[in-house]
Amino acid sequence: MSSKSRFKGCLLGSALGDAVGELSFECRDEGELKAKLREKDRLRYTDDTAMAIGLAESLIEKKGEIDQEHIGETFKENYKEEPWRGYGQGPPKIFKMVEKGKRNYVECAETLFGGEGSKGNGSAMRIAPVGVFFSISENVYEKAIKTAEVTHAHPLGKDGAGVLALCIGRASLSDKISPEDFALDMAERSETEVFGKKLKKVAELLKSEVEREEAAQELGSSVLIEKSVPYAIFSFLKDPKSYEKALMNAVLVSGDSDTIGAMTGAVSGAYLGDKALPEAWVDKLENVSYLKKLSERLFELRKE
Ligand code: R7I
Ligand code: MG
Ligand code: MG
Repeated sequence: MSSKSRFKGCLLGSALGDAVGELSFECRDEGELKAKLREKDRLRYTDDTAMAIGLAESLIEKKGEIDQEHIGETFKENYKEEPWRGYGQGPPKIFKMVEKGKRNYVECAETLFGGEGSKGNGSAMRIAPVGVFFSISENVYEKAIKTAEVTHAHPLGKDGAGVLALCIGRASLSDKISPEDFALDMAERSETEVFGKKLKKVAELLKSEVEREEAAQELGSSVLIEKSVPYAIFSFLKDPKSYEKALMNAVLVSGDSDTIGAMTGAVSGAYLGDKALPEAWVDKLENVSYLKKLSERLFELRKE
């Protein structure tokens, strides 16, 4: 499959995962969700995709460089245009602090949550463009950390973004993966004990073939990063050959469904390419032509 298709699959897959996840809050089961998906004319994404768009825009404007201040400013401008996308409390606080004072984004991010920095899942929910763009570079993990630092200074906030970017990068370069090995490899590559343990647990759960509800209970499915990234990875690895099944794993358990949908959708879309996304859903996705344009620009930029 072409890299171009994987770039598109990743960005659209993440946005669609976000939108489907958001819709799933209103539904009790798969039947209801699919009926809603048929009924709706438009599928709306949330802050997860708005921030992924910001990252893609900044990467494109800066010709593939990670410029933390520029990323922060792009996030801020996009937030001002659409503050209603459902942002977490952290990023808008940082935008205000930067506007009021003389400190930069990274310094402001370090002051959140009693000086520990945020370990919300926001640094990972938006990582799709970084994961595919840097997939062939050796330092996709480090690049992701730099983007995380703009809003998420906590060690887990950074590790979660790094691990998910690695998953996206790896998936976008693979034709066949072995789910348990994939999870164990990610456990090795993570830099915190928390993620190391969680990712080993993902491998165990895959081996014992548990249902998604049990896996979500064990791994967590909340707004905290260490309780969402591992379950998103599990959701992909349980059904690596089907975007739709992976996404259903992600969004049909209770928890932070838009975000776990965005994360799972990014990895699955990067692995399977854009043709694997249900066409009827993609057609209803808001801003889909802009998302396609961004993925094409990123793809062209990487070839330069
Ligand atoms: O991470 P962030 O951008 O939020 C993303 C979430 C996704 O679900 C989006 O879809 C959107 O709904 O919000 O925003 P933050 O405010 O940095 O983190 C999210 C939440 O995680 C915070 O509001 C806190 O409730 C929690 N949190 C923490 N709780 C305790 N200690 C984040 N960091 C901490 C912490 O250090
Ligand atoms: Mg959201
Ligand atoms: Mg969310």
